[in-house]
Amino acid sequence: MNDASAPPPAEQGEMPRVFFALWPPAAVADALARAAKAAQRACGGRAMGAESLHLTLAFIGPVLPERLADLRSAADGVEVPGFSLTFDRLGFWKRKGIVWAGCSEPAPELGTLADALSRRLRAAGFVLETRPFTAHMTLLRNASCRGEVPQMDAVRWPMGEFVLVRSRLGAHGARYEPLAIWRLEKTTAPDQ
Ligand code: 2AM
Repeated sequence: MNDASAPPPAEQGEMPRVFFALWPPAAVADALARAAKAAQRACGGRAMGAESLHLTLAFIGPVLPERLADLRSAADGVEVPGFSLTFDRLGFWKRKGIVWAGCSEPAPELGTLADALSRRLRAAGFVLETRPFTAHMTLLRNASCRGEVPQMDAVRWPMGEFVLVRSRLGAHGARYEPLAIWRLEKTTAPDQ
């Protein structure tokens, strides 16, 4: 998270903490929130509410307010067609205590979108995570699954846009505020 240039905590308070994400429409978010509640019965932890569920494309972290325009310019040049994802499996990252939803067959456009965005952000001087992009939607935090991770009913999500989001950390977790939205290119695929 831009560690090399991390400012002292007092300054960080004035720097919005931002990331790019795919944000699900209400019906998709509701279905995933139900999957979160079902997983919580087996794994405990804190279930993300429907309004908080998202898939992070590129995490930026705290930025100087004057750099927000550069983030927008970087995203302006991303041209990727719309696509659909089917979330059909749950995973558990023990060290992080996260139960997440993923796709057993992710559409290739997801990687294309994340790569295109990251490339343009790096070219604009932003420091991003160097680990490969791992598409996941966090459903539970502070979870502890013993034995098999429960499974979920498949949820299909037609993707038409991505967003720049501000995260505000509070006593009860993060609150997310959309700052800007970009439409993906329309396609003629029958399922769009
Ligand atoms: P997580 O759900 O796996 O914790 C807002 O915090 C979003 O950015 C979350 O989706 C979170 O992923 C992700 N995020 C937080 N810190 C991050 C980091 N250092 N690198 C990559 N993604 C991060």
